[in-house]
Amino acid sequence: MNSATGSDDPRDYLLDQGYENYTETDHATWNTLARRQRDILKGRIADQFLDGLDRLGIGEEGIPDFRAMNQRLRAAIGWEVVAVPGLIPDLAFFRLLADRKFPAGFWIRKPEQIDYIEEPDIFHDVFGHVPLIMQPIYADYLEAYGKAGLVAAEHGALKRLARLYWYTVEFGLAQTPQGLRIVGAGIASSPGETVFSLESPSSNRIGFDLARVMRTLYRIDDYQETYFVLDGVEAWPSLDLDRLIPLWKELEAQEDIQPGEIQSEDRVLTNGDGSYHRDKAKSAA
Ligand code: HBI
Ligand code: FE
Repeated sequence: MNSATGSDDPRDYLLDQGYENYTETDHATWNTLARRQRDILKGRIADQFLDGLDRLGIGEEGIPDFRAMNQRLRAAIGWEVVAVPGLIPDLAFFRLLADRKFPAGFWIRKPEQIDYIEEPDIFHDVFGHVPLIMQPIYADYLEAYGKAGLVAAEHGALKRLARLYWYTVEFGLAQTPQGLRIVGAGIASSPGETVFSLESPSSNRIGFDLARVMRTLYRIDDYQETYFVLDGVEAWPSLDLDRLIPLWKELEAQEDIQPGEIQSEDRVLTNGDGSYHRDKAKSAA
Protein backbone atom coordinates (compact mmCIF):
# COMPACT_ATOMS: atom_id res chain seq x y z
CA MET A 1 0.00 0.00 0.00
CA ASN A 2 1.17 3.40 -0.88
CA SER A 3 0.40 5.33 2.25
CA ALA A 4 0.74 8.97 3.05
CA THR A 5 3.68 10.63 4.75
CA GLY A 6 3.22 13.18 7.53
CA SER A 7 2.35 13.29 11.21
CA ASP A 8 2.12 10.02 13.16
CA ASP A 9 -0.53 11.47 15.46
CA PRO A 10 -3.93 10.17 14.41
CA ARG A 11 -5.64 13.26 15.84
CA ASP A 12 -4.16 15.25 12.96
CA TYR A 13 -6.32 13.32 10.50
CA LEU A 14 -9.66 12.94 12.23
CA LEU A 15 -12.57 14.76 10.66
CA ASP A 16 -16.26 15.04 11.17
CA GLN A 17 -18.00 12.78 8.66
CA GLY A 18 -20.02 15.80 7.49
CA TYR A 19 -23.08 13.67 6.94
CA GLU A 20 -25.27 16.59 5.88
CA ASN A 21 -22.93 17.40 3.00
CA TYR A 22 -23.60 14.20 1.03
CA THR A 23 -25.72 14.85 -2.06
CA GLU A 24 -28.56 12.75 -3.47
CA THR A 25 -26.08 11.52 -6.06
CA ASP A 26 -23.67 10.42 -3.34
CA HIS A 27 -26.36 8.37 -1.62
CA ALA A 28 -27.49 6.95 -4.96
CA THR A 29 -23.90 5.90 -5.75
CA TRP A 30 -23.69 4.14 -2.39
CA ASN A 31 -27.00 2.36 -3.01
CA THR A 32 -25.95 1.22 -6.47
CA LEU A 33 -22.70 -0.20 -5.14
CA ALA A 34 -24.32 -1.81 -2.09
CA ARG A 35 -27.07 -3.49 -4.13
CA ARG A 36 -24.62 -4.83 -6.69
CA GLN A 37 -22.25 -6.19 -4.03
CA ARG A 38 -25.00 -7.77 -1.96
CA ASP A 39 -26.19 -9.72 -4.99
CA ILE A 40 -22.81 -10.89 -6.14
CA LEU A 41 -21.58 -11.73 -2.63
CA LYS A 42 -24.36 -14.28 -2.05
CA GLY A 43 -22.79 -17.70 -1.70
CA ARG A 44 -19.31 -16.19 -2.00
CA ILE A 45 -18.83 -14.14 1.18
CA ALA A 46 -18.50 -15.49 4.72
CA ASP A 47 -21.90 -15.55 6.48
CA GLN A 48 -20.40 -13.49 9.31
CA PHE A 49 -19.90 -10.60 6.89
CA LEU A 50 -23.57 -10.56 5.89
CA ASP A 51 -24.50 -10.80 9.54
CA GLY A 52 -22.32 -7.75 10.25
CA LEU A 53 -23.96 -5.74 7.46
CA ASP A 54 -27.38 -6.51 8.90
CA ARG A 55 -26.50 -5.82 12.50
CA LEU A 56 -24.89 -2.49 11.59
CA GLY A 57 -27.64 -1.34 9.26
CA ILE A 58 -25.19 -1.12 6.36
CA GLY A 59 -27.38 -1.53 3.31
CA GLU A 60 -29.19 0.25 0.56
CA GLU A 61 -30.59 3.13 2.62
CA GLY A 62 -27.85 5.53 1.66
CA ILE A 63 -24.39 6.19 3.07
CA PRO A 64 -24.28 5.09 6.72
CA ASP A 65 -24.20 7.84 9.31
CA PHE A 66 -21.20 7.10 11.55
CA ARG A 67 -23.04 8.44 14.61
CA ALA A 68 -25.71 5.75 14.38
CA MET A 69 -23.37 3.00 13.17
CA ASN A 70 -20.91 3.70 15.99
CA GLN A 71 -23.58 3.33 18.66
CA ARG A 72 -24.03 -0.24 17.51
CA LEU A 73 -20.33 -0.93 17.06
CA ARG A 74 -19.42 0.47 20.47
CA ALA A 75 -22.16 -1.43 22.25
CA ALA A 76 -21.45 -4.72 20.49
CA ILE A 77 -17.68 -4.80 20.35
CA GLY A 78 -16.05 -1.63 21.70
CA TRP A 79 -14.93 -0.35 18.30
CA GLU A 80 -15.80 2.80 16.37
CA VAL A 81 -15.30 4.14 12.88
CA VAL A 82 -13.57 7.51 12.56
CA ALA A 83 -13.58 9.71 9.46
CA VAL A 84 -10.26 10.52 7.75
CA PRO A 85 -9.41 12.23 4.45
CA GLY A 86 -7.90 9.12 2.83
CA LEU A 87 -4.78 7.04 3.34
CA ILE A 88 -2.90 8.10 6.45
CA PRO A 89 0.69 7.31 7.49
CA ASP A 90 1.36 3.80 8.77
CA LEU A 91 1.99 4.78 12.38
CA ALA A 92 -1.15 6.89 12.65
CA PHE A 93 -3.08 3.99 11.11
CA PHE A 94 -1.62 1.45 13.54
CA ARG A 95 -2.33 3.71 16.54
CA LEU A 96 -5.98 3.94 15.60
CA LEU A 97 -6.38 0.19 15.18
CA ALA A 98 -4.54 -0.45 18.45
CA ASP A 99 -7.15 1.85 20.05
CA ARG A 100 -10.05 -0.04 18.39
CA LYS A 101 -10.80 2.76 15.94
CA PHE A 102 -11.14 2.03 12.24
CA PRO A 103 -10.27 4.95 9.93
CA ALA A 104 -12.62 5.34 7.00
CA GLY A 105 -12.47 7.82 4.14
CA PHE A 106 -15.53 10.10 4.39
CA TRP A 107 -15.83 10.76 0.64
CA ILE A 108 -17.52 8.65 -1.99
CA ARG A 109 -16.47 8.04 -5.59
CA LYS A 110 -18.14 9.98 -8.42
CA PRO A 111 -20.61 8.13 -10.67
CA GLU A 112 -18.05 8.05 -13.51
CA GLN A 113 -15.58 6.23 -11.19
CA ILE A 114 -18.07 3.62 -10.09
CA ASP A 115 -15.84 0.66 -11.03
CA TYR A 116 -12.37 1.90 -10.26
CA ILE A 117 -10.80 4.27 -7.76
CA GLU A 118 -7.17 4.54 -6.73
CA GLU A 119 -7.67 5.51 -3.10
CA PRO A 120 -10.13 3.81 -0.77
CA ASP A 121 -13.43 5.67 -0.36
CA ILE A 122 -16.22 5.22 2.16
CA PHE A 123 -17.74 2.35 0.21
CA HIS A 124 -14.56 0.29 0.35
CA ASP A 125 -13.76 1.29 3.93
CA VAL A 126 -17.21 0.89 5.45
CA PHE A 127 -18.99 -1.72 3.33
CA GLY A 128 -15.79 -3.73 2.83
CA HIS A 129 -14.09 -3.49 6.22
CA VAL A 130 -16.57 -2.76 8.96
CA PRO A 131 -18.98 -5.75 8.88
CA LEU A 132 -16.42 -8.32 10.08
CA ILE A 133 -15.41 -6.03 12.97
CA MET A 134 -18.66 -7.19 14.61
CA GLN A 135 -16.94 -10.61 15.04
CA PRO A 136 -14.95 -10.63 18.31
CA ILE A 137 -12.06 -12.67 16.91
CA TYR A 138 -11.67 -10.38 13.95
CA ALA A 139 -12.00 -7.25 16.10
CA ASP A 140 -9.19 -8.56 18.30
CA TYR A 141 -7.07 -9.47 15.27
CA LEU A 142 -7.25 -5.91 13.95
CA GLU A 143 -6.35 -4.49 17.33
CA ALA A 144 -3.41 -6.90 17.60
CA TYR A 145 -2.40 -5.92 14.07
CA GLY A 146 -2.25 -2.25 15.10
CA LYS A 147 -0.16 -3.10 18.16
CA ALA A 148 2.18 -5.31 16.13
CA GLY A 149 2.52 -2.51 13.57
CA LEU A 150 3.81 -0.10 16.19
CA VAL A 151 6.46 -2.63 17.22
CA ALA A 152 7.27 -3.54 13.60
CA ALA A 153 8.12 0.09 12.94
CA GLU A 154 10.92 -0.18 15.51
CA HIS A 155 12.23 -3.41 13.96
CA GLY A 156 12.32 -2.33 10.33
CA ALA A 157 9.51 -4.78 9.64
CA LEU A 158 6.79 -2.52 8.26
CA LYS A 159 6.77 -4.33 4.93
CA ARG A 160 5.98 -7.59 6.75
CA LEU A 161 2.92 -5.98 8.28
CA ALA A 162 1.81 -4.42 5.02
CA ARG A 163 1.94 -7.85 3.32
CA LEU A 164 0.05 -9.47 6.16
CA TYR A 165 -2.71 -6.86 5.98
CA TRP A 166 -2.88 -7.16 2.23
CA TYR A 167 -3.22 -10.95 2.14
CA THR A 168 -5.62 -11.23 5.10
CA VAL A 169 -7.68 -8.11 5.79
CA GLU A 170 -7.80 -6.97 2.15
CA PHE A 171 -7.58 -10.11 0.01
CA GLY A 172 -8.12 -13.05 2.35
CA LEU A 173 -10.19 -16.14 1.59
CA ALA A 174 -11.28 -18.71 4.17
CA GLN A 175 -12.17 -22.37 4.07
CA THR A 176 -15.66 -23.12 5.42
CA PRO A 177 -17.81 -26.27 5.55
CA GLN A 178 -19.71 -24.81 2.56
CA GLY A 179 -16.53 -24.21 0.55
CA LEU A 180 -14.20 -21.28 0.00
CA ARG A 181 -15.52 -17.91 1.11
CA ILE A 182 -14.29 -14.32 0.86
CA VAL A 183 -13.18 -12.55 4.03
CA GLY A 184 -11.04 -9.72 2.54
CA ALA A 185 -12.44 -6.20 2.24
CA GLY A 186 -10.65 -5.45 -1.02
CA ILE A 187 -12.45 -8.39 -2.58
CA ALA A 188 -15.79 -7.78 -0.84
CA SER A 189 -16.02 -4.22 -2.19
CA SER A 190 -15.13 -5.16 -5.81
CA PRO A 191 -17.61 -6.99 -8.06
CA GLY A 192 -14.89 -8.11 -10.46
CA GLU A 193 -12.58 -9.51 -7.81
CA THR A 194 -15.48 -11.13 -5.90
CA VAL A 195 -15.88 -13.53 -8.80
CA PHE A 196 -12.25 -13.65 -9.88
CA SER A 197 -10.80 -14.48 -6.45
CA LEU A 198 -12.93 -17.61 -6.08
CA GLU A 199 -13.47 -18.77 -9.64
CA SER A 200 -10.59 -17.73 -11.86
CA PRO A 201 -8.30 -20.61 -12.92
CA SER A 202 -5.52 -18.03 -13.24
CA SER A 203 -4.62 -17.36 -9.61
CA ASN A 204 -3.04 -19.57 -6.99
CA ARG A 205 -4.96 -20.32 -3.80
CA ILE A 206 -2.62 -21.35 -1.00
CA GLY A 207 -3.21 -22.32 2.62
CA PHE A 208 -2.32 -19.44 4.92
CA ASP A 209 1.11 -19.46 6.55
CA LEU A 210 2.25 -16.39 8.47
CA ALA A 211 5.95 -16.47 7.54
CA ARG A 212 5.16 -17.30 3.90
CA VAL A 213 2.76 -14.36 3.63
CA MET A 214 5.24 -11.97 5.22
CA ARG A 215 7.72 -12.88 2.47
CA THR A 216 5.31 -12.42 -0.42
CA LEU A 217 5.22 -9.36 -2.67
CA TYR A 218 1.80 -8.20 -3.87
CA ARG A 219 0.21 -6.38 -6.76
CA ILE A 220 -1.63 -3.18 -6.07
CA ASP A 221 -2.72 -2.52 -9.63
CA ASP A 222 -4.75 -5.60 -10.51
CA TYR A 223 -6.38 -8.79 -9.25
CA GLN A 224 -4.05 -10.88 -7.09
CA GLU A 225 -1.94 -13.66 -8.57
CA THR A 226 -2.12 -15.52 -5.26
CA TYR A 227 -4.82 -15.62 -2.60
CA PHE A 228 -4.10 -17.06 0.84
CA VAL A 229 -6.78 -19.19 2.45
CA LEU A 230 -7.38 -19.16 6.21
CA ASP A 231 -8.33 -22.51 7.73
CA GLY A 232 -11.66 -21.00 8.82
CA VAL A 233 -13.50 -17.69 9.07
CA GLU A 234 -12.22 -17.40 12.64
CA ALA A 235 -8.68 -18.64 11.93
CA TRP A 236 -6.96 -15.24 11.94
CA PRO A 237 -3.29 -15.62 12.81
CA SER A 238 -2.14 -14.94 16.33
CA LEU A 239 0.15 -11.90 16.39
CA ASP A 240 2.09 -12.73 19.49
CA LEU A 241 5.06 -10.35 19.64
CA ASP A 242 7.29 -12.94 21.32
CA ARG A 243 6.93 -14.95 18.18
CA LEU A 244 6.84 -12.10 15.63
CA ILE A 245 10.05 -10.33 16.61
CA PRO A 246 12.28 -13.41 16.14
CA LEU A 247 10.35 -14.29 12.99
CA TRP A 248 11.09 -10.88 11.43
CA LYS A 249 14.74 -11.42 12.30
CA GLU A 250 14.76 -14.85 10.62
CA LEU A 251 13.04 -13.52 7.52
CA GLU A 252 15.80 -10.99 6.95
CA ALA A 253 17.94 -13.87 5.65
CA GLN A 254 15.25 -15.09 3.25
CA GLU A 255 14.33 -13.82 -0.15
CA ASP A 256 11.05 -12.23 -1.05
CA ILE A 257 8.60 -14.40 -2.96
CA GLN A 258 7.09 -13.11 -6.22
CA PRO A 259 3.31 -12.62 -6.27
CA GLY A 260 2.62 -15.59 -8.55
CA GLU A 261 5.33 -17.96 -7.29
CA ILE A 262 4.59 -21.32 -5.66
CA GLN A 263 7.03 -22.84 -3.13
CA SER A 264 7.52 -26.56 -2.53
CA GLU A 265 6.27 -26.23 1.10
CA ASP A 266 3.02 -24.51 0.06
CA ARG A 267 -0.34 -26.08 0.78
CA VAL A 268 -1.64 -25.54 -2.73
CA LEU A 269 -5.42 -25.53 -3.15
CA THR A 270 -5.31 -24.17 -6.69
CA ASN A 271 -2.19 -24.06 -8.80
CA GLY A 272 -3.17 -21.14 -11.02
CA ASP A 273 -2.39 -21.25 -14.72
CA GLY A 274 -1.45 -17.55 -14.68
CA SER A 275 -3.46 -16.96 -17.85
CA TYR A 276 -5.14 -13.75 -16.73
CA HIS A 277 -1.97 -11.87 -15.86
CA ARG A 278 -0.08 -13.31 -18.83
CA ASP A 279 -2.74 -12.11 -21.28
CA LYS A 280 -2.67 -8.69 -19.67
CA ALA A 281 1.10 -8.46 -19.92
CA LYS A 282 0.83 -9.34 -23.61
CA SER A 283 -1.72 -6.70 -24.38
CA ALA A 284 0.30 -4.13 -22.46
CA ALA A 285 3.48 -4.94 -24.38
N1 HBI B 1 -4.69 4.52 5.91
N2 HBI B 1 -6.87 5.27 5.79
C1 HBI B 1 -5.98 4.26 5.69
N3 HBI B 1 -6.42 3.01 5.38
C2 HBI B 1 -5.56 1.96 5.27
O1 HBI B 1 -5.98 0.83 5.00
C3 HBI B 1 -4.18 2.20 5.48
C4 HBI B 1 -3.79 3.50 5.82
N4 HBI B 1 -2.48 3.77 6.02
C5 HBI B 1 -1.49 2.72 6.00
C6 HBI B 1 -2.00 1.40 5.61
N5 HBI B 1 -3.26 1.20 5.40
C7 HBI B 1 -1.07 0.24 5.39
O2 HBI B 1 0.07 0.70 4.72
C8 HBI B 1 -0.70 -0.57 6.64
O3 HBI B 1 -1.59 -1.61 6.85
C9 HBI B 1 0.65 -1.19 6.52
FE1 FE C 1 -8.94 -1.42 2.70
